[in-house]
Amino acid sequence: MKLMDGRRSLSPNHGADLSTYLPPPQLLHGLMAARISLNRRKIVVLGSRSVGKSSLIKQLVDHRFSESYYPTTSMTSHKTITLNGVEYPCEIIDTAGQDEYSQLPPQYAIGIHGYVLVYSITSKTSFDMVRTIYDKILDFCGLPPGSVPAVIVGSKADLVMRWVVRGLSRLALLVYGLTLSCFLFFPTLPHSNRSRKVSSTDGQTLADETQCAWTEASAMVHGDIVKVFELCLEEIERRLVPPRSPGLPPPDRPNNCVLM
Ligand SMILES: Nc1nc2c(ncn2[C@@H]2O[C@H](COP(=O)(O)OP(=O)(O)OP(=O)(O)O)[C@@H](O)[C@H]2O)c(=O)[nH]1
Ligand SMILES: [Mg+2]
Repeated sequence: MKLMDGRRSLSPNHGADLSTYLPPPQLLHGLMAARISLNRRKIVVLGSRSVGKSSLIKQLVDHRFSESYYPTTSMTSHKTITLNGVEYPCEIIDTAGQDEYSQLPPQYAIGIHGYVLVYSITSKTSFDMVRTIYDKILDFCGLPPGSVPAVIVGSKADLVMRWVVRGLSRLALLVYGLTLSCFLFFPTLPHSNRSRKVSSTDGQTLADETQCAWTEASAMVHGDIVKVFELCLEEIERRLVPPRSPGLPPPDRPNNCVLM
């Protein structure tokens, strides 16, 4: 239809014209579903017994922490994590902690995108176990070192902080000559709370050797736990889409190693 000033108005059937350019809603829905399923990530949390695997998943999903300990057999949780503006619907598999991994169960290797390998900063044995598990994954998948998308987590970081804070309180009281009341009001802490058995340097060194990400975290702090899973997603994405230097041709094959 022509207006008085010569401009064209929208024709009455303009909506119908547009629809020829837009994909039908079913297709749009299908495309969105395909995109979401493309972003799906399956993450396994592994580590020794009682290092805090379930606690960190509970904090991520339910924003809760519990002092109680219920050993896990196996459990799957779902949580959508946003990284760099992209939503990743994640399936997170909690596993039974083991003090010996003779063989990695196949379900923890096949179809898995990434790993959260947990040790407690208060247990050297659990730290050594991370290396063992990492080697088992390489073994099972037949991958070269450095190719497993994983984040190594030193859990129970709050225990050390608690000890430091209490230690400082004690010192202050000592300075004021109140040693006696100090011991009365701050009873001796359990042994595990006192001692960091794995230093940050040890954690970082292992991460460098295995080319994994590394962090320390407390399952009491939601932000810490979100960071753990963001790091894991970063490791996964880094290997699915390796960074390209400007001017270089794209790699022949992405370095993604998901056994299906
Ligand atoms: N202070 C403190 N305690 C924690 C933390 N994470 C876990 N715990 C405690 O450690 C104990 C074991 O935690 P879980 O999360 O059940 O450990 P797990 O690794 O899932 O244990 P399994 O299922 O047996 O392998 C519980 O009593 C928790 O409350 C933490 O970050 N800080
Ligand atoms: Mg558990």
